[in-house]
Amino acid sequence: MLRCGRFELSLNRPLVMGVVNVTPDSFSDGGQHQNAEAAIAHAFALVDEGADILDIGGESTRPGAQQISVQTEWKRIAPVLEALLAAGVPVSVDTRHAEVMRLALALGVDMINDVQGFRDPESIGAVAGTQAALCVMHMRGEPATMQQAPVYRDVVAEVRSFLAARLAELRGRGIARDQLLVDPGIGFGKTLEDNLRLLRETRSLAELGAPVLVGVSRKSMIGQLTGRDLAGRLAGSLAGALAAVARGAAIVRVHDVAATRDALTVWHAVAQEAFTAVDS
Ligand code: HH2
Repeated sequence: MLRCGRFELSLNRPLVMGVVNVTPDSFSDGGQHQNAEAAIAHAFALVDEGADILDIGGESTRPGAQQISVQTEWKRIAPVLEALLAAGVPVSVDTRHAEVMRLALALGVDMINDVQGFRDPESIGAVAGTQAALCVMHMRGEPATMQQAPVYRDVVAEVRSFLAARLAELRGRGIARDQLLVDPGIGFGKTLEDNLRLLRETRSLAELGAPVLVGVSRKSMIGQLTGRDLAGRLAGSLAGALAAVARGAAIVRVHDVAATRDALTVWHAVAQEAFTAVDS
């Protein structure tokens, strides 16, 4: 079970988190949902397609992306969040800024997804004492520079020990075990080989005792493997999601919700007994 704000999510089947970017420059769907109305319509469509969680982002974290002000980020997402609180599924906010976390939690969102893994001490202050689920993601460096020749001695061990340390700190600040999720941060300061190793070893991250969330949807690793541009990455993204879930991922973060839902439904029907995502 994952405590997620107003909701308690059962993890006895893989869950789908639908991505809603309210940004002009996201790598995969930037510009499509710039205005709040379009983003809200898109999010409701994702719920109809079977999204279990909606993840709303106002700042692009793609490789090379530039930072924006907290005011700009909040202005982009606030009207969208307000409307989506009525969507009937948990609302997650993809942000690395403590002030945005505070404002979003005050509004009533159910989850904070921080690509920096709550490394900013202020961000822990913003989320402590709430019922929100917290996704702790690993990222090497900053989005602006993270793809500049990342080098790890042992990527799985390093990501795992980073996540373990973050979990320990958050637990130490009174955050309950059943509020926490971990994410290897596919594509965030990692080479193709790093990403593949992390996916292969998803189960070793699940052993940390928190459900694992994985995002491979439309990412450049899918392009590197298939030679496809963004528009042609659906099949590769589905295979990536299934491979992650088969290795213990509990939640997949995707753009193509209906297709992912179908793929997971069929996979789960076959693999039911083998599905061992952490549930408590
Ligand atoms: N990937 C992206 C953004 N946020 N959060 C988590 N927990 N895991 C991920 O893998 C992840 C994430 C990047 O994808 P996208 O949202 O499509 O692009 P952008 O960052 O440009 O908004």
